[in-house]
Amino acid sequence: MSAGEATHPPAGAGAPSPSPERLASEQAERRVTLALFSAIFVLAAIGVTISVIANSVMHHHRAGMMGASRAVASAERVSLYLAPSSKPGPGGERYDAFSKTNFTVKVGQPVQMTIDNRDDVVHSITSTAAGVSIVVMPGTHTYTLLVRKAGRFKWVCAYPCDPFSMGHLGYMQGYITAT
Ligand SMILES: [Cu+2]
Repeated sequence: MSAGEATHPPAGAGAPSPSPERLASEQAERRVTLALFSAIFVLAAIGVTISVIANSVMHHHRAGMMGASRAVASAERVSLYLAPSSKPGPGGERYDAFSKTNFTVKVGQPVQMTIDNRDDVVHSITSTAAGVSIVVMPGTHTYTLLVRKAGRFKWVCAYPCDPFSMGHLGYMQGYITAT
């Protein structure tokens, strides 16, 4: 605007009727004004477009993250522990055992298994037929139990430990049923 005004003659200095110079300067001012409004309009349109795109990107991003967290939340979970001399045998003596030895899973659907191994040695949940080999380290860790075919599969602890427990269901043996 100031560029247009700069070409204006000082107020009161012009002749009573508009001179050709003054008309030309007013035309120039209108052109500048029009150009400025056009520029503002284009910038505003770009701004709206960017904000619409940003909004839709954010929405997709949020929806994706929510979808992912829903998937994690809906995953099956099981918690158990393994402790030495924790389960009585037929003679009243206590033997090493998992607190849970029978598991039911859906074929192809992973189960998050959190096992607190209170022993100071490694044990395992091993079933060659089921394709399962979970090495249970001392401490609390989360493992994935995944069976890819239907069936009832016996598992054993593959690491030499309590001899009674290694040979008995409910101690260091159990079943995984996949449906
Ligand atoms: Cu064992």
